[in-house]
Amino acid sequence: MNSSLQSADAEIYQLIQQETQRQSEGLEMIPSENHTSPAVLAALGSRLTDKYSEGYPGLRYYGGCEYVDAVENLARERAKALFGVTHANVQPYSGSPANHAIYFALVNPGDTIMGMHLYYGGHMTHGLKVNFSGVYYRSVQYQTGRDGYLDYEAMAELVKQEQPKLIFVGATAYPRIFDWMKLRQIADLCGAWLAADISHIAGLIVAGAHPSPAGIVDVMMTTTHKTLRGPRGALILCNGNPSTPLKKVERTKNNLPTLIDRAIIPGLQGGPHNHQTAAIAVALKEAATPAFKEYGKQIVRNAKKLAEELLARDYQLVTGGTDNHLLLIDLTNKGVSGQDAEKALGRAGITVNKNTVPFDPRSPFDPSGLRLGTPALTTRGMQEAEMTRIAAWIDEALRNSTDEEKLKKIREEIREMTKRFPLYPTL
Ligand code: DSN
Repeated sequence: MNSSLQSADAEIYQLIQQETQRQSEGLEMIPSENHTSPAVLAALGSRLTDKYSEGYPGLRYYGGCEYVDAVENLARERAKALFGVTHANVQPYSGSPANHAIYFALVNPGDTIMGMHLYYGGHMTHGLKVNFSGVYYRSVQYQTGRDGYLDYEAMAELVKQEQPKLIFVGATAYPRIFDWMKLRQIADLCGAWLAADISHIAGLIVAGAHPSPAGIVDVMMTTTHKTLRGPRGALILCNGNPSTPLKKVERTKNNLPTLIDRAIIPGLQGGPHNHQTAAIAVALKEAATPAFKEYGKQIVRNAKKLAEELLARDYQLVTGGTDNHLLLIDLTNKGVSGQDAEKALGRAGITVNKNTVPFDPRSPFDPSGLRLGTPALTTRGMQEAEMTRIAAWIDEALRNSTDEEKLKKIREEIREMTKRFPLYPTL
């Protein structure tokens, strides 16, 4: 840690040290979290944060942009190559603004949009009634069946009935593969735009551990800080041809690059966060390596091993297992609520989050489920053997969720084990 921060602001320095230690001595199992590389952190903490550069490379409203132009161009080229598209916007501040921009680009206020309900594994920005996407648009929500799998047939019926203009697909708590071709056919039932929010699975897609929607959906977006292992930020990816500046464009597939770029600025955002763009570029370079492909595959192997171990201990997993980086446990048969489980595991040094399960009879503030994932643990180099130990610790902690001594003992054991696994091992 930079010693100038230590002398300039000892309080913030201390808090950063404490957070680093917390991450280091515990097990981060929130499936949307990860540990970034020192190179990503270096770019994020650079002088690029000082620079204003509203606009796009070569077309800025400010002088002095020659280097940030080059940074943004590198990020764009790397994103296009990695995801197999012809256009990438690397400026969204994060996932929610990126999704906001997609709505802004493709539909008008009051139009019908569809997305998976948050309580069934979707995201707030996919049409939740209290989110902008459910307030400014007429939102219709689809969901999973009783088995926890996305119910494609019911979704198709809903699409025929409601005729949405835009369908969002993607999830924050869905442990299975998306069938992009089937989703394309469903969107085509009413000529809707199809947007894939691949935020959770982008790293798996890059690694070949989940099918890619590239070339099937109209627009893809992803945050950059989840399985992709970059800084906080987002990308919007599509195909088409950019139009000349200031020319008015219709909402056609060919015009997607222009529609998306104009939705980001001037539609929604101001100056891009150039330090963030540089860190995204670094992460995309890392993600293009064979080591990252192996990382993505190991995330899934670890999640499957964890699922197997928990199933052997009579834990009920939504859909009965996982194909990706996360598991959703329905704790009903264990006599502990999601909230109490999250707290007990937290005291034992395992960070997870409570989550609703499909058809949850409980409140989202204290739901029946727990969501946990393996991306951050896998970054640290943990493999199947560690998953077996972790499943045993989870079980022990949940069976003794009010026994402070037992939880403390688990915490000590975890602290000991993590000494062999630095947050980001440099090979
Ligand atoms: N907050 C993210 C997650 O945890 O999945 C979604 O935006």
